[in-house]
Amino acid sequence: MKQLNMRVLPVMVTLAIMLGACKNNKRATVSPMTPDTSSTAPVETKAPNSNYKPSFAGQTRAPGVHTRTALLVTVINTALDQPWGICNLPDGRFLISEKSGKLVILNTDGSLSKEITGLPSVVNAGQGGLLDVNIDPDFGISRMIYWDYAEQQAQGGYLLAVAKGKLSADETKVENVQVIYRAQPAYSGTLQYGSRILFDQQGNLFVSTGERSGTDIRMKAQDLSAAIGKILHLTKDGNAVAGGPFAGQANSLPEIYAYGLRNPDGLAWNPQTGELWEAEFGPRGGDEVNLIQAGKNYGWPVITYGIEYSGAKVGDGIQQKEGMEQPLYYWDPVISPCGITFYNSDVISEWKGNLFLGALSGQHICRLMISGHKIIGEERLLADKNERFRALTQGKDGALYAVTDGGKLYRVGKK
Ligand SMILES: [Ca+2]
Repeated sequence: MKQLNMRVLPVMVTLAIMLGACKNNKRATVSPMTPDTSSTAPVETKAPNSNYKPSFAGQTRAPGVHTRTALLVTVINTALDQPWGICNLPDGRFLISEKSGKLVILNTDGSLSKEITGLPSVVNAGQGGLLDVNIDPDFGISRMIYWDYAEQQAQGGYLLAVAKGKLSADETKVENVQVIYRAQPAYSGTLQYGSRILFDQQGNLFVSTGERSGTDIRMKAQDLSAAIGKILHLTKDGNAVAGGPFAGQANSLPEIYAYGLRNPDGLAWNPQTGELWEAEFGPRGGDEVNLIQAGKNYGWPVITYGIEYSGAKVGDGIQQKEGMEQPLYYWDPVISPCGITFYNSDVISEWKGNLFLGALSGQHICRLMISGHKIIGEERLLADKNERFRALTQGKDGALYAVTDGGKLYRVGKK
């Protein structure tokens, strides 16, 4: 109970920060609510790891931009244990997964529920554990939740499993748990499982899977008979959604929607266009943002803007190939983009339509301004916090909420 008391103790540390303070005199006459499209130097100042050239102007190191709305940054809670996923509940609370295998609810007063029990055990090792969590679009009626995690296999190795269950009326446990999908093949390593779970408007799931990192397995990102390094399109029962781009094709899993991904931990709908956007960790250099479209090949490990951590080139060291998609944007050196979300509120109007990414090694929240499929501005928020930002969501109050590996939940709202 001692541990419980510590966890329900809300820690409210309010840090009023003028992140929007005008640092550039030439923009001083611009209305505070006017989107800042003025060009400044890119936010990245470090040398890239490679001398690779982008495929088009603006594919990397977009002009730096600054939010001019005065922001209020608040630490809502500091007692999370390696939070991994965060999703909105219909009443304004948040459902949060913790890597060790726990699910908790964060209440509107900042306190945490006690652990929700009933989840299968997870392999909390390396980059595996309990990963993302999301609720059924009809959660208000069904109370169904979905999550994914690293699962030990009896025959050896680990894989990403997707499960569902019903949150009990008293919110103390998940009932009738079913594992609906296992991303084969299993592998002995514990790195790069992905993953995010996102529902489409028909109530089906998009699940991103990582390619499991090893040089002896990552080519399976290009193998349509393997479920790793993919975007999968699944029904709520874990079956392939009918009519997939590889349905009926020999030696292909019908649930594969897109392929050639490395470690996609970011998946979000662009609310203005209905497009599916993804972010993934690249090798040393080469973190990517992609526009995900049915049947497309995103290139890993054949093309990439990064190099091996050893310094060697990846594969043939090429960045473009016929039949393989270019990222909309990439980073070299990496920022390690994890969870992503589009901002779609009028509260901070200059953010509307922008993509926000939690950066792990970059230790900031990345804001990307977008025009169509072009990234036209980049900003680093909360870069003074020294936190690895794991996942983020837009709350119903129009603020951004972000969880960190250090166990904090930040609220970034309008002052
Ligand atoms: Ca790629």
